Amino acid sequence: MNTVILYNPLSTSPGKQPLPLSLMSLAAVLEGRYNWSLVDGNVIADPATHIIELARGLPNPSKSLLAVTVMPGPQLTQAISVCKRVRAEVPDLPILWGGYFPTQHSDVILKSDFVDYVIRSQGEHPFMVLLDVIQNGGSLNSVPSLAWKDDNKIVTNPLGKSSSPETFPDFPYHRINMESYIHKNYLGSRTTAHCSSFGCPFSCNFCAVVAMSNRKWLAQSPERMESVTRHLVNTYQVNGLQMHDMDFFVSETRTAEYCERISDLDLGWWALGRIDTLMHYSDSTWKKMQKSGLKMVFMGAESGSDETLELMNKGGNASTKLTLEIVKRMKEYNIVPECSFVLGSPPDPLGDVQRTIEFIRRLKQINPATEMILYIYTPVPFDGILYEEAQRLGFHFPQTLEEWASDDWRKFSMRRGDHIPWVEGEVRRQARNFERVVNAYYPTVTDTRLSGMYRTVLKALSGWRYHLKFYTAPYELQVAQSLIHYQRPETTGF
Ligand code: B12
Ligand code: SF4
Repeated sequence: MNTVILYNPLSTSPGKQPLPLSLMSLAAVLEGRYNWSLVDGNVIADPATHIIELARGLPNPSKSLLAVTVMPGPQLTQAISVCKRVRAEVPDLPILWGGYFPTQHSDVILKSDFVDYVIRSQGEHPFMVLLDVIQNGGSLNSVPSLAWKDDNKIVTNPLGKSSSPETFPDFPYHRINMESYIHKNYLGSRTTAHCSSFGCPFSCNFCAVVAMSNRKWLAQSPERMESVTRHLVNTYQVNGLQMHDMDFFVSETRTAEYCERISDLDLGWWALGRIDTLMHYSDSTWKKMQKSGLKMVFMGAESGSDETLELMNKGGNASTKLTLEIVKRMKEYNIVPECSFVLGSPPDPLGDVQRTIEFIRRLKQINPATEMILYIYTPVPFDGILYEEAQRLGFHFPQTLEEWASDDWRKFSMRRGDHIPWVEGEVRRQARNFERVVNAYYPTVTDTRLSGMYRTVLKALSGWRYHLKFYTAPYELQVAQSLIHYQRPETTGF
C-alpha cells in the first residue's frame, strides 16, 4: 500500500488554526485504502524537516505522494519553500498540488521543477485515480482534472465531473488531534469548522470560486449535516461551528430542515451566503435559523453602487436596496450581518471607494452591529469585464512561482498589495483610513476580548472623525487599536 503525506502549509497565525478541511476531504477517501499522515504547517514549526523524515522512512518513495493544498498568499509562500527542500532531499517523492491556487495557475506551477502534478477543482475522485496510476501503472491521460508534465511539455486533462459531498465518507477526525482545531471565539468556547457543500451557482467575475466549481452547487443532506454536527458536539464537546461552504444558503428547505434538526444542541454557528437568497427566505425560516443558534452570516455586499454590482456580474437579484433591507431584517433576529466589500474596481476606483464609504455609513445607521470587511479589488484569471479592463490597464500575473512568493505578490494575494495599476495610493489610503475610523467608532461585537471600557475609549476617540467625515491620517486610532489588541472579525473566522 503506498503512503500519502498530506501537507497543509501555514495559513494563519498561532492559536487560530482552522481544521484543514481541504485535506480532511482527501483523508476521508484515503482512509482504509492507503496509509496517510497529515503535516499541518499551522500546527508544527518546521514542516519541511517533518515531511523529509517521514519520506525517508518510506520503503518506496517513488510509489508514494506528497499532496499539498495551496491558497494564494502566505500559504503559497510556505508551500514553495517546503516543496523545494523536500525535492532536494527526497528527489524520488512525487509532489502534487491542489486547491484554489493550482486551479487557477497550473501552468506556472508546472514550469517549476519541484511540482510534478496539479489537480484542478474538486479533489477526491481525481486524486484516487492518480494514486491508482502511481501504484499500479496506467496512463496519466486517464486522470480527470490532472495537469502534468509529459517530457517537459505541460498536458492539461479535461476537468472531471464533480460529485456531491454527500457521496464521500465522513472525515476521519479520530486520526488527528482535534484539540488543535477547536478554539474560543464569538460563536462558542469550543468552535471548529465544517463544509457541507461544494460550489456556488453564480459567477461573480472577481471570485475564485467560479473556476473551482463552474457554477455547480452540490450539497450534503440535512440528515448528513445533522449527523456530522452531533458527532462534533458529542465527541469533541464542540459548541460553535463555522460552515466554510462557498454558498451555504442556496436551498431554503435544506437550511430550514438542518436548523430544526440541530435546534436542541445549543450551538452557535456561522456561514457564508448571498443577500438576495437570504432576503427571499420566509420569516418562518429566519425564526428557525435564529432558534438553531445562527449568530452571524458573511455576505458579499461588494459595493455601494448598482452599476458596479452589474459590472461584477453579481447576478441573481443583487442590489444595494437588498443590502440595506437585509441588515434591517437581521437586526430583528439578532443575527450579525458581516458584509464584505470589494473596493476600487475599474474604471473609476476612487469614485467607487467614496460611494461605498457613504453606503457603509447608511448600513451602520440601520444596524450598528453590521461588520464591514473591506477588500481592494484583486483580479482572478478568467474572462469577464473586470479582468479584461485590468489587463487593458497593464495588469498581469507573475510568470514564475518565485515571483508569486515575493513580498509584493503575497500582499496582493491578501488583497492589500500594490500590483494593481489602476489602484493608486490615494484609493488604498482612503479605503484603509475609513476602515480604521469605522472600526473604532463601531468596534466589532465579535471580539470577545474587547471589554466595555475599551469599546467606549475607541468610540470616544473616533467620534469626531466619524461625525465630521474626516478620515485622513488616523494615527491616534492606529496606536489605540494596537494597544488594545483590537481584532478584526476577518481574522477570527474568514
Ligand atoms: C477556510 C478558508 C481559509 C482558512 C485557511 C484554510 C487552510 N487550508 O488552512 C483561513 C481563514 C486561514 C484563510 C485565509 C485566507 N484565505 Co481563505 N478560504 C477559506 C475558505 C472559506 C474555505 C476553504 C475550505 O476549507 N473549504 C472546504 C474544502 C473541503 O474545500 P476546498 O478547500 O475547496 O478543497 C477542495 C478542492 O479545492 C480540492 N483541493 C484542495 N486542496 C487540495 C489539495 C490536493 C492535493 C488535491 C488533489 C485537491 C485539493 O479538493 C478539495 C475537496 O474537494 C475559502 C472559500 C471557500 N468557501 O471555499 C477561502 C478562500 C480559499 N480564501 C481565500 C483568500 C483570499 C484567503 C486570504 C488571502 C484572505 C486574506 N485577505 O487574508 C487568506 C490567506 C491565507 C494564507 N495565509 O495564505 C480565497 C482564495 C482566492 C483566490 N484568488 O484563490 C477564497 C476562495 C475565498 C474567496 N471566495 O475569495 N482561508
Ligand atoms: S455568490 Fe459569492 S461565492 Fe458565489 S461566485 Fe459570487 S462571490 Fe463567489
